[in-house]
Amino acid sequence: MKKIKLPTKFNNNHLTFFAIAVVLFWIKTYVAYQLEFKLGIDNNLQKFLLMINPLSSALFFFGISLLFKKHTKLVLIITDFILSFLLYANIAYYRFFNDFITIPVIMQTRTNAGQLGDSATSLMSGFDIFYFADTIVLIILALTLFKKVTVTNRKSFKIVLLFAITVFLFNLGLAEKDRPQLLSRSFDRNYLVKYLGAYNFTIYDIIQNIQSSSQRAFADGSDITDVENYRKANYAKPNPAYFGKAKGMNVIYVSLESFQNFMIDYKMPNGQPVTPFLNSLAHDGNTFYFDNFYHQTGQGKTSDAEFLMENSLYPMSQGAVFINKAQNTYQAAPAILKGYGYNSAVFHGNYKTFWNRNVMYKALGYDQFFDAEYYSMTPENKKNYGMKDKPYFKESMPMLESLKQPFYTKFITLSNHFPFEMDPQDTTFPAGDFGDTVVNQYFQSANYMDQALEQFFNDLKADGLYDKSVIVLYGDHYGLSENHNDAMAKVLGVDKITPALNAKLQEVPLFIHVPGVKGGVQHQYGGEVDVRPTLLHLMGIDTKDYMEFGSDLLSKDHRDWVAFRNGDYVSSQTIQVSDKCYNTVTGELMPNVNACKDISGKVKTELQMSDEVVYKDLLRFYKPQGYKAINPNDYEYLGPKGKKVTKTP
Ligand code: GP9
Ligand code: MN
Repeated sequence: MKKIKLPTKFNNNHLTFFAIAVVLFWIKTYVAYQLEFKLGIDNNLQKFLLMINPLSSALFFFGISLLFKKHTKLVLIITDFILSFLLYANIAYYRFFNDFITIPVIMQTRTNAGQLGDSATSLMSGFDIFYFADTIVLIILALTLFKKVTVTNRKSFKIVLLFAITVFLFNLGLAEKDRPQLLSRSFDRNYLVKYLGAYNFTIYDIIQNIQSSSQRAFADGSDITDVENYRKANYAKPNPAYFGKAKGMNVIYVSLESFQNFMIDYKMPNGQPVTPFLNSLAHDGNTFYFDNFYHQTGQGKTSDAEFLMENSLYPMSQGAVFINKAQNTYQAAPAILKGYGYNSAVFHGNYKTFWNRNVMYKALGYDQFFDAEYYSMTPENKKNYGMKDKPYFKESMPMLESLKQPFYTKFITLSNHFPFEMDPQDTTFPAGDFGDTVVNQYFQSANYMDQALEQFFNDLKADGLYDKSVIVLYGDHYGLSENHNDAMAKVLGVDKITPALNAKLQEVPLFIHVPGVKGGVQHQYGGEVDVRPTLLHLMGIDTKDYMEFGSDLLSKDHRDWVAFRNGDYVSSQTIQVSDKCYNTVTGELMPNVNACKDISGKVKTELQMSDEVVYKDLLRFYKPQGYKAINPNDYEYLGPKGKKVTKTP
């Protein structure tokens, strides 16, 4: 047979071999993205990013081979194989779990491999050889056409690396434009893969894990002593008037997305109230309504609020604890209540990887997680991050009713989420007229959420659960950031949003309804960290042995200050914002510069103590009396289809 002869310029150049490898790998990865993963591409920019993101990885990783003068091709082929293997491992894992592999997952192969093992073969198909086709082609080329090629100079490595970095920065820049704080907040693995690619995601994951485990590695059992002493000194004992009043009842938490307290009783210029249902709860006398209650979340937003409410610990000052510290030991409310015969579940109309919930909920001890896969995510039912509140609550009812009682459940609403845009058919409520689209729309989406809540309450009343359940509703965090303060000044009818007023705007409502217990409006100052002891005391569970930082809102010993995650605080007398001290009532600067010093010191200590626990994973050294530890590996959320393997969507 006649040998094919290429022009010498072509096959003498090691960069040609390199370019072929990059292009083949690029195409393959893109095909995998299209066929194997449901990444939820929403716009053209995301389409473009998905297309270019494998390029920077290929250039960078393959570029390393150019450092090896002698074995360039071999190193390149090995690199190609390793990356292909990583991609394929993700594909197989995704087919089963609808999620990407992370370092902790690899560490826990015992559990996961067990589940994957049964069906490993059914997850594969003959077509899958395609994911290694480029490696095979490269081997053939290296042995034939490019047999004689070697690297002639080192300059090519530098050029390729420079090119790889440029492409990566371009990619990252566009990704940040579409999704600000992508890396620092890192909401969702799906998002990271969509924006930065499967390979870069793995690198990101490795860095995160190294950071996290090094803090943990240097801690030991003695580190908990100071925290324990602090905790004992700050314990607020239960109020006998309320202790145990909700004993044995079901618990239903509802997270009210982005819902701020100023909306309660707020009337539009035409006199129309925005949230008539929540207003009625605030005034019905049978519900506790806390009107000086604050969110304490950081970058983890909704997930930080969940963390605060169920652990009575503070979230992290940067990043989301749900993502960075999901491997820690926790003694969360669902796990505590398990010891009292409770069964727990979360209902949320978004996919389970968002905020790493599917991993974190195991650490919190949630038995079940009804995520987007359980709901009809049709175009009419969906907006923004997921299910609209009305169909979400409707479809949740049969699932809730199917739970064994007593249950501890959490509902996370979504419709009232930034940018608060509604589909026209979902609202007749007039938008605001405050010169800011986001603010104007906020009234419409809040009104929609209010209607959805009323519908939910009616359904709970109709099926009898209302009389057997403690219902806790809370705003998770602010909805309108400081960027909207010009319009907010108009909304509130003031000249300007002062720093003190801005701090007051971090108020979110908290409602607790306990069947048979008189409630009423409560003015004590409190935050999300305080809810767990309040609830557990109502349920007749004394929290003195639990490592928590909140103080029971109904206790006579309840303190009157609330720490913000950034170290600022509010109290009934003073407010501290960025080292300045204001009078809570007048909003004016305090004449005495030291007026905030005392509480400020307490806030600092408390945040430090909580950070010790979270950053060093100290609860692994602590056992509350009578508490039976849970093992996150005992939990798995496999979706409505259970173990049945779903192949390519
Ligand atoms: C998404 C929902 C909203 O699942 O929790 O997240 P947020 O942006 O408010 O944290
Ligand atoms: Mn939220």
